Formats: sequence, structure tokens, C-alpha cells
Amino acid sequence: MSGTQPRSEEPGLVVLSNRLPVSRVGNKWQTSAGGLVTALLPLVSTRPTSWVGWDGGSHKLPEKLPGTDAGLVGVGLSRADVKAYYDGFSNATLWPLFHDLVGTPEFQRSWWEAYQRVNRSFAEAALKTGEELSSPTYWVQDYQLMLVPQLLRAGTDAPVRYFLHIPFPAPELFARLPWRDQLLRGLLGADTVSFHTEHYRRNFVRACALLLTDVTVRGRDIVLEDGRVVHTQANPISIDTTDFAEDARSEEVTGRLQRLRRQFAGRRVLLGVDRLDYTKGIPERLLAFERLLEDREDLHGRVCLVQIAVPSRGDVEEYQRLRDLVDQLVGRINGRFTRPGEDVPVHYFHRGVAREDLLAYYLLADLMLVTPLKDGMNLVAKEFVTVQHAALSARSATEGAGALVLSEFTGAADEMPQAYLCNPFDLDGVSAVMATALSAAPEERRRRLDLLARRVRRHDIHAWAERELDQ
Ligand code: ADQ
Repeated sequence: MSGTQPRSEEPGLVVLSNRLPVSRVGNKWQTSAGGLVTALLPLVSTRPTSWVGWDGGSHKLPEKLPGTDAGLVGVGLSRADVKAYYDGFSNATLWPLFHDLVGTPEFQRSWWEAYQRVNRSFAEAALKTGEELSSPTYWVQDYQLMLVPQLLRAGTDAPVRYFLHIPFPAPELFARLPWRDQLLRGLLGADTVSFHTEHYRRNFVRACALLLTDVTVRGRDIVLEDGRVVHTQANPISIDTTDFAEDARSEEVTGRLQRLRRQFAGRRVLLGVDRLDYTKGIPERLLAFERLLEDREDLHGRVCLVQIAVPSRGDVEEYQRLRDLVDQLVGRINGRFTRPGEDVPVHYFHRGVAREDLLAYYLLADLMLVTPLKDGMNLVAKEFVTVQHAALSARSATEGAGALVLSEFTGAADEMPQAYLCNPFDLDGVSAVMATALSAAPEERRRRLDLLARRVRRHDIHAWAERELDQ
């Protein structure tokens, strides 16, 4: 382990997340792009900060988060622990259970034992680094570390905050977990437990009331037997809107957009951007697009779907099956609907793309399809409206704007009622929403986009972080 800063009198911050936000590119370490890092950068310059996370198997971590003063504290995990704690309990038990069983959770005692062991290692590392800071706050992130708040509480009186990045399921589903009480008690070690939406927050409070006999619910607070009060709140995560808007107007992005416009000339573009995860509803989206082509011969050769899917969790079996299914569906649709000498209807990239390309695709798209079967929030929806809105003033009024087709089962849907909302399980419904959004008048699409982008800007990533850490 390495890396705390010398003690200063400013109140400190200890962030805990499964992975440290650094990656090695060639022989240099880089800060990984991501909401949490972006949110923290302004704080890091005012508060001594330490970030605790899995070192990803690298033993030569830099002492500091590149370009900042934040210390990095790596937690080493054995290969067996990665399999059982990360691939197993986190991604094959909790992930499907918390996403309304759109995948089937597996319950294995050995995974649970690894989860407890690894959570203990994180808590120990955090307490140790916290001792070197003056009045630290501990800020625990996400479902891989649900036992950590209680473990910290046993070792310190300092404030502990917790944020869950995925949904909290209905108590009736959560109750299936053999270790449900332990997880609830783990979270109740925090002073504040935060969720993306009011709905998830209520699910958590209801689960506590239903499953724990020694707690009392008082409004948004949960009062424990010893009188300690745990506050709960809904605080939707967001993006750095200023950053996205500026980049959207950059020369680099404009150049790439022009190239894409030439390549896709004469066709309207429907876009999907996701991690390749079964919660994101990619097969269902492809089927809805196939339905659209079946029903609307007039659209043949005039619309196409660009699906960009970043490889994810390739070691978990369910993800390998999903990859095969998507390959097969793309092949089938292209086989059915490609016309001689013409371009294919589905352009599928099984890889991540550079940020400049991502932004150029957001700008190119007529429809952004964000249609997960279940998603805690979904930042792609917020990125798309922000980037499209930044370009709006440069477009003529008749050009309209890109439209967002958004699943009702995302946290984002709560904040984005002006999107074209859909039920991703209803293929006819999604196909009809695609057709409606495609034919909407330019001024209607601009009106909706304007309202959506303004709302995202009002509650950006900085507002989120401030609320999370507000004492
Ligand atoms: P994720 O499930 O990873 O996050 P999401 O919120 O959509 O989902 O964030 C994905 C990020 O990766 C976005 O910033 C997007 O731009 C980027 N990305 C996706 N596909 C990409 C591609 N092909 N190439 C390049 N970049 C790509 C979890 C929860 C979400 C919650 C977030 C934050 O599952 O519900 O919104 O955490 O709390």
C-alpha cells in the first residue's frame, strides 16, 4: 500500500470504490475518465484525499492520482478472491438480483465468504489511511462494498457516507438473498445512505422495516436500537455538463462529425451506446429495430442502427452468451434487410470508442436509443442531451435535433419526462416509439431537447457531489 498525504488541518476525505480510477497506458499511468473522478477533482484541491480501491493486480501503482494531490491506496486481491468476490458475489449474485432478476442470481456460500473477507480488507485499508488525515469523512461507493460502512463504524466515529450506483430492488426480491440481513446491517453503518431515485430509497427503507425487527422508520431516517440515526436520501448522479458541452463544440469533434455525416449520408441514424451487459436490453433493442423494418418498407435503406457495445465482464458466463446472441441477431437482421450494393442496416462495434468519436456519434444520431431492461441511472442519456443541446444553436431551425428514446426502467426516466419513454419489453411498443420520434416535427424535438438538457445542467455532477458530502 502507498500514498496518503502529510497530515493537514483541512478535513480529509477517504473515497472507497471497487477499482482505483487509474489505468496504465504504455508505461504511463492515466486517470480513468468517469463521473466519480470528475466529481472529485474540484474537491481534491481543497481537501486532503485518499482513494482506496482494488489495484487491479498491479503492484507498482503511482502514489498519487495523476495530476492531483489525492493519495492512492491499493488493495491487493488474490486471483481466487477476484473470481469469488468480484465475478461471483458482486456480478453473478448482487448484480442480477438488484436489477429485478433480468439475469438469474446465483447464491454460493464461498462467494459470500470471499465478499466478507474482501470488504474487511477495504475497511482496514481505509481506516489506516484515515488515521493520517484530520477529521476524515469516509465515502463508500457501490454494491461491491455494502458491508464496509458497518466495518468502518466499528473502528471510527468519523462520518461515513454510502452511495449505491445500481437500483435497490423491491423488498420482495431482495428478501431472496440468504445474507439479506447482513447486507442491510452493513449499509446501516453509514450516517447517510444515498440512492439515485426516491423509488430505490423507499425500497431500501421498506426492506429494513420488513426484515429487521430492531429498527424504526421515522420519515427518511432509520433509527437503530442504540438510538443512532441513519439518514436516507435520493440524489441522482449526473455528468460534467460544462465539459461535455465544450468538447462537443471542439474542432476535433466537429471534424469527426463531418466525416460520419458523409459516411451516413441519406440515412437517418439510430444509436445505441452501452456496456455489453444483459441489463442494457441490447437484444430487445435489435428485435424492436427488426420489427420497425418489417412494418415499414418505406424506411428500408433510409434508416440504420449504429450499436456501440463496450466489452464487459467477459469472464462471466451470462455475458458470453449475450455476446453470442447479439452477434447472431445482428447477422440475422443484416442478412434479411441488406439490399444488393447497399450498406447494412445494423453497424455493430464490439469495442469502446474514443471520447471524440463518442461525441461525434451523439451529434450524428437522429434517435438515441437508451432502452435498458433495468438501469440504476444511465449516464448515456444525460451525455446525449447535453452534447446535442450544445450544438443546437449552430443548427438551422428546420434541422431539428436528436431525440431521446428512453426506457421507463432507468433511473434517468424520473428526471427526463420529455424523452420518448418506452417499455423495452414491449417490442411493438418500442418500434412504434421509434417511428413516432423519427417523424416528430423539428420544433417538437428541439423543445423536448431543450427542457431535458436544462434539467441535466441544473443538477450536474458537481451538484451531486456537493449533496453527497454536505455535512
Ligand atoms: P454503467 O452501467 O457502466 O454504470 P452508464 O451510466 O450508462 O452505465 O455509464 C456508462 C459510461 O460509459 C458512460 O459515461 C458512457 O459514455 C461510457 N460508455 C458506454 N459505452 C461506451 C462505448 N462503447 N465507448 C466509450 N464509452 C462508452 C453504473 C450503473 C448506471 C449508473 C452509473 C453511474 O449501472 O446505472 O448511471 O453506474 O452511477
